[in-house]
Amino acid sequence: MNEYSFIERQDKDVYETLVGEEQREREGLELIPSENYVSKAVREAQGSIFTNKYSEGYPGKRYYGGQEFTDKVETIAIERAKQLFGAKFANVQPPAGAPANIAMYFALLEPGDTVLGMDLSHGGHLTHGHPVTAITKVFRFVRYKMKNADTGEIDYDEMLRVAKEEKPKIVLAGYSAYSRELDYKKFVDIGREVGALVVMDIAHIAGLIAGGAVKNPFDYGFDVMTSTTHKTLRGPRGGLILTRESEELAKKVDKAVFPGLQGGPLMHAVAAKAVAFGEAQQPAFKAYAAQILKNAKAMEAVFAREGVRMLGGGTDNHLILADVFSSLSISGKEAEILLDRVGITLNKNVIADDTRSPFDPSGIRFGTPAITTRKFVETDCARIAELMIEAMRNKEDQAKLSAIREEVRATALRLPIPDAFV
Ligand code: DSN
Repeated sequence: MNEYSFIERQDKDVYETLVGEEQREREGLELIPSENYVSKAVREAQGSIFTNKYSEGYPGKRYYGGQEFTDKVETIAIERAKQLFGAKFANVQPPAGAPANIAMYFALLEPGDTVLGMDLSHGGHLTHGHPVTAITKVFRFVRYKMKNADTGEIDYDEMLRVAKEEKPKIVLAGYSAYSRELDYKKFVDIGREVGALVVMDIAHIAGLIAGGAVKNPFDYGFDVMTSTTHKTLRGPRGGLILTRESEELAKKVDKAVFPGLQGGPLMHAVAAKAVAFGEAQQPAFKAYAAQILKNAKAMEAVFAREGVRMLGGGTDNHLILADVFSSLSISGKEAEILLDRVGITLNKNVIADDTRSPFDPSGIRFGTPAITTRKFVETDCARIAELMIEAMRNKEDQAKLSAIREEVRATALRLPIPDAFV
């Protein structure tokens, strides 16, 4: 039966958008490093009957009756999240990464307190203190940067100097466009030296941590981690806050999420998180996480061979940030539009100290979580990298671009999006 048969009968307008998106995902390649394809099981839970239920509060402490099954499903999600990340406490209710970060700030800070986070143009995230966000009206944000954009090394000496001067209450690690592994011990040492809590936003690499492909910041003493659940972790769109050890901090987190910032949690999303966390506990997920890294390395090798500048000099994780403007004479925006036309979706991105505007920056950001879900291996990824560069080098050559589009479509059809991973 057609998956959308009820919508098809009831609402042709919406039905057509679903069919269109399904075809776009099936025939194109998703290289946006913050996106992925979830299993049908996760989608069933996300579209489930739990959407009918109000469940303000937490398991065993709700404000409404009828919570027998919501309590069970939220407890399953919490226990699985704790096991996956080695946390004593987990809050699975935030609906996305930004609300998880906002809740974390309200839990751990007083208005006016300072956070030391990574500069946006050096790979950080809007919610780590960009002036356009509302949280900067409540908290103060100061920044650290890379020492050298071509190695990706963070300037830890400068970070310590700023920390001593600004006395942050939180030293914040985490990024959305940074491709190297951080020195977690240095973060913790700096935080302890100035009496700050040490927090990481692991949204991008949560699946890599859960799958054991990269280090777990909790092993170095980080106090709290925030995350999304829909990137490398391959779950539904959602947020997550993990507390390593301190019950006092975990209670503050719970209070900040509810009643601090939200009412009824999205219990259908919580159920879908539980399913995704169950998938991430399977041995196959370890292999998936390891393959994401191998595939990124295969793309890195092609970009290096072709002389395209990569920020950080390459990658230790799932993503690559390439300076296409200086290397291939094409802007990030132009590259995004061009590659979309050949069926490769990625995003334009600022590079460190970009001289161009964020709306048409010098870089593109791409990664391997979604194509690895499609079972791409190193040779497939190397070929995609070659096609990307060929398209950018031949942006006016319509015949060449059509041939690339056909090869992309054929590759996508040869490696379809799986329905299940366990
Ligand atoms: N939008 C996410 C990303 O693409 O990295 C971060 O919020």
